[in-house]
Amino acid sequence: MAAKVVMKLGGGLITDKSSFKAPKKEIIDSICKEISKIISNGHTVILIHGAGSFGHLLAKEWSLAGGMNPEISEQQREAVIRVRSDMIELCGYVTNSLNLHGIKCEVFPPSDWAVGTGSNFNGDLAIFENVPKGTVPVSFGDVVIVGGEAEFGILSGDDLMARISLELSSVSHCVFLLGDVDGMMDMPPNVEGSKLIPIWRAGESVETAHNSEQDVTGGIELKAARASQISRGVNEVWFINGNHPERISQLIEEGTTIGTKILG
Ligand code: IP8
Repeated sequence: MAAKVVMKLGGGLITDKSSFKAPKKEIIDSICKEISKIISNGHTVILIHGAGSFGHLLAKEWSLAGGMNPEISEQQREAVIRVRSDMIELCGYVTNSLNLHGIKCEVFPPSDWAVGTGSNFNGDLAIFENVPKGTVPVSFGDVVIVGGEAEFGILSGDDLMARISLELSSVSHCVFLLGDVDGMMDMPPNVEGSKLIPIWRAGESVETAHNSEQDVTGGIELKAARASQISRGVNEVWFINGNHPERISQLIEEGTTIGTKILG
């Protein structure tokens, strides 16, 4: 059966989070190659990516997640413009690689169509459905307009994942590709003896110690919260190591792989 896969490339997977605007081009390439394989096998892919060092560093420096601060509003507004353009640049690395692998895509920057932050943001999600067959719609975490005095805020790619996975018709798989681990771990991944949790249920504790210091959105906790929300409407919700993109095909074709399956 043809799968409809909503996939997020984590910012820590496709960029070096500690170093300003450092894309990991080889990883991006290997994932795009895998996506082209998935598409040529007749499946549909909707692609979201995180910000990594193209978004979080400046967003943190200028406290963009908290909205407009009258004392530094001029610098913040400049930072908003820069982060938006940096995100388009990062997205360009992804779409160029998709194109090189023969995949057409259409980019929908949230600053063009979404208002508000968190999973209750407003925006017409039909744009992700109304692309020609074989074309991959692409979007990403971004700085968006918010109502009231805050003026702007950060919409995480994890929130896009939740709304897109639950509101588009018949999504079969929702896959979060992580940068440094095989899935959810029982202890920080750098601690000896830490083990992969193959099935994680909402309410179980989340190992948070490997949250990046640079993250202005919620790191693994936000991902876990969104993933369990999604698993109420989508059967196959997974955290998979993006350094092994072949695991995505294995999941689609064989029904399981190395990773964490999230249950609601
Ligand atoms: O990396 C954050 O998106 P995320 C977006 O998906 C920005 O949480 C601009 C920091």
